[in-house]
Amino acid sequence: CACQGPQAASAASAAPATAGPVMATPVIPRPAKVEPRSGEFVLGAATHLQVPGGDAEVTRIARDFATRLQQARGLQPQIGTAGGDGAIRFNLDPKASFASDEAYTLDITAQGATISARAPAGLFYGAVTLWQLATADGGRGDARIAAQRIDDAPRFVWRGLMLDVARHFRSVDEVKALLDQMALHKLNTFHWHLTDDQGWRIQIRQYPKLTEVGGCRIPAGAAGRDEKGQPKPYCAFYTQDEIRDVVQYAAQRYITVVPELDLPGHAQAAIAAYPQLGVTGKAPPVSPDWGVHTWLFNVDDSTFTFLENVLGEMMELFPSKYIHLGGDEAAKDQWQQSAAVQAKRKALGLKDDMQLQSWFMGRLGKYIESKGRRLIGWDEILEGGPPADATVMSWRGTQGAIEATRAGHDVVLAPAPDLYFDHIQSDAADETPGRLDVFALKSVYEYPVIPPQIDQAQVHHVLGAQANLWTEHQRTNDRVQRALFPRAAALAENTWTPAARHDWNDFLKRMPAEMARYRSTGFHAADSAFAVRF
Ligand code: TNX
Repeated sequence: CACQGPQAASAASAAPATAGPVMATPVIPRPAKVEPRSGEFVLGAATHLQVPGGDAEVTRIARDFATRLQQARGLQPQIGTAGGDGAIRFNLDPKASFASDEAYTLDITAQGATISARAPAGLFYGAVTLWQLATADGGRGDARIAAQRIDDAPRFVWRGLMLDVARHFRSVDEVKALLDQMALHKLNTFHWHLTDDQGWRIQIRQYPKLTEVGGCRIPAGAAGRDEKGQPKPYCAFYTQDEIRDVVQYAAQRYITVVPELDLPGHAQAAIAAYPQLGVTGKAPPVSPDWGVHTWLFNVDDSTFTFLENVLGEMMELFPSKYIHLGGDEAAKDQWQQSAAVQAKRKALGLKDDMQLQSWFMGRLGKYIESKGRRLIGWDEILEGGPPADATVMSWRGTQGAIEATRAGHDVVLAPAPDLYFDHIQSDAADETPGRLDVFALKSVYEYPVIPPQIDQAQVHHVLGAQANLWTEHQRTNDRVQRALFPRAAALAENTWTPAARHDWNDFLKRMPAEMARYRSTGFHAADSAFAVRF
């Protein structure tokens, strides 16, 4: 085969860094700074995990590390406040000088290892790094780790994945497994696309029909019929207890869950449940098929009351600073055809329906700001003038990011097609189905998160990047996992590691250990990622 891949690349090694050249540190994302030392640390059955002071959160981090180590190598380290020689110390020092709460140092000598950070998130990431070093050889029992000092901190604050659970639903356990993998990649933002034309997936206590009616569709074609040819509904949603459980699970892994309520378009499931929210008063079905649909929320006060009530319940569930209000693909036909909507637009002194959408988003933006939150939306929110203080998620390429930063807005890069993981990653025969342009691991690794057109003075507005997984084609969890991984590893290194430390060939050398880790944690990453000519 003319391909390069885990088979072709030399296996990453945890062998001691003695005199000779340093082995690639088998960690993904690559740490910002690694200083080799002589000797090696043996992490074995007798190794203690020391949490000086016994802080509860740090103890939880140590326990999490112990559990992972147990799963990977069968080691069961004891946790306590005392350490001694050969211990792994979890050193939380709020006064220490670190670049951010996510930064850490990991100091490994023959006598033991110390993870230091000013905040628990940093300790957690330091422990993830140590776990990767301890699992690089894929073996069981004692782990031999080269002595070294790692100083690490992220390149961007927003390192994310978006999962669309409206088109195809994923269970709480499946979402948690994804959050686990995200944490092991130091990805910290999970954007949860919860509402769309094809399904409303979050319980709202005041409006039960959103999930009873809006959570069910009869899919078009064979998928919507049982063996007897009878309609076979596709129904699913998360209860509020389940949402709280996921949000807490994520928080324990230092992941923020950013919920999305998509509006004013992608509203067909909501309008199917409550037709009075729409412009026409008619009730559509929850959409049975894909594509851009025309159902829009109305602009009258009762619709805003509904949306604010929904957002109120969502903000109780999601502590995230950002609330995603969508804004994408809102074809304006229904607004144009409604005399009442046009009368309202004129009364507001708005020139066109773009400005009306901007007013619509702005009004809800003010509402969530009154609760101390911030609006983030797809780059269509730039049309008609973006609401002040809105953060823009640039999906139609990078133009949105360029314009938004010029206007002083923060941005997150989530550009189609480059970071749209619903596109396939190879044209191998066993490739997971998806949209048909190939976006391979390497192009994700090399994607320029800071578009060159952004002025140096505005670069601070780039919060980071995320990959989006729309799930029209990803019916099963297996497909979701393979579409996301290993490309998410490339995204993680792109968004965590300083640009000067990006090195594709070095990354490729670290991938065999990463692929082995996916296998050992029961996660399905696509081997087909390597069946391309890089
Ligand atoms: C556009 S990207 C959408 C989604 C679709 C996706 C793929 C974006 C903000 N909106 O609703 O799932 O294309 O078909």
